[in-house]
Amino acid sequence: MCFLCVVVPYPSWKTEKRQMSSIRRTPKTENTAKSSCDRDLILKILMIGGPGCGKTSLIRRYVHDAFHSTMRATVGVDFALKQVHRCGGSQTLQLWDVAGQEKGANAIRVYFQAAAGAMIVCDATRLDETLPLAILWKRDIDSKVFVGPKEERIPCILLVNKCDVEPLTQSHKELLDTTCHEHHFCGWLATSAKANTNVAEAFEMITDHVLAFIKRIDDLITKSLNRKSVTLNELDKPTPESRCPC
Ligand SMILES: Nc1nc2c(ncn2[C@@H]2O[C@H](COP(=O)(O)OP(=O)(O)OP(=O)(O)O)[C@@H](O)[C@H]2O)c(=O)[nH]1
Ligand SMILES: [Mg+2]
Repeated sequence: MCFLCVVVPYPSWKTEKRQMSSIRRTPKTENTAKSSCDRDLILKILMIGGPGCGKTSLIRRYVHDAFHSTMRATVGVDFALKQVHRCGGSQTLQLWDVAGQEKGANAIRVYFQAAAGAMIVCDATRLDETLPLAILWKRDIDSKVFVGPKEERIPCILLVNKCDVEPLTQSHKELLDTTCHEHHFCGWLATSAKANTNVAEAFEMITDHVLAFIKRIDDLITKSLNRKSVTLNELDKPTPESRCPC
């Protein structure tokens, strides 16, 4: 049963924190016995990172299999949808392409609201400048989006785009491993929207992490609700004193 879909009013969730309410079932999946893998889900995925790193280009490559060498900077946020089939089920990725310039804007909270996962992009040709920006985006998301009774961070992966121009050195790879470990990214991938390198793999990677995450949160909430119902059942049992004397 997907409790994430019904927005359980957990008392421990602080009011300013966000719940993952956009992980919605489509109507034909009312069968609550299904696991998070084998039902239809709409997953809101954020594409964020510094300006000009190739966020829009990665989405275009994935959704339309196209690449343009001249692109206008995104203003605010753009949207794209992509149907995928992972883990024996079908999912609709709702991709939120947030302009790099939006970092620190007031609307950021609205963009982050109900996100299930994020892809944070930096630029292999400007790693010194764009990796610190990716870390700032990660910190921002971790401070604003929490899910489940234990207020867990949503899964985020780090993409190092434009690897067709600048292949990564061994020391870059070590730096990326350390960054993922220290800042709780699920992992990193070198991508190229231009050469179509690791683009589908990146979207599959975030989808798989999100599906595993939903399952973990579902299990946690189910366990927690089961515990509560056991307690209630026990309260319902008549104690010897409360039995009718006649
Ligand atoms: N060589 C190369 N160029 C790329 C790649 N991806 C994007 N670009 C180019 O980089 C520039 C910026 O790409 P965008 O996709 O607009 O970058 P963005 O991250 O969406 O930028 P903002 O919307 O400003 O945040 C464009 O000129 C793209 O053609 C890539 O993989 N390789
Ligand atoms: Mg863009």
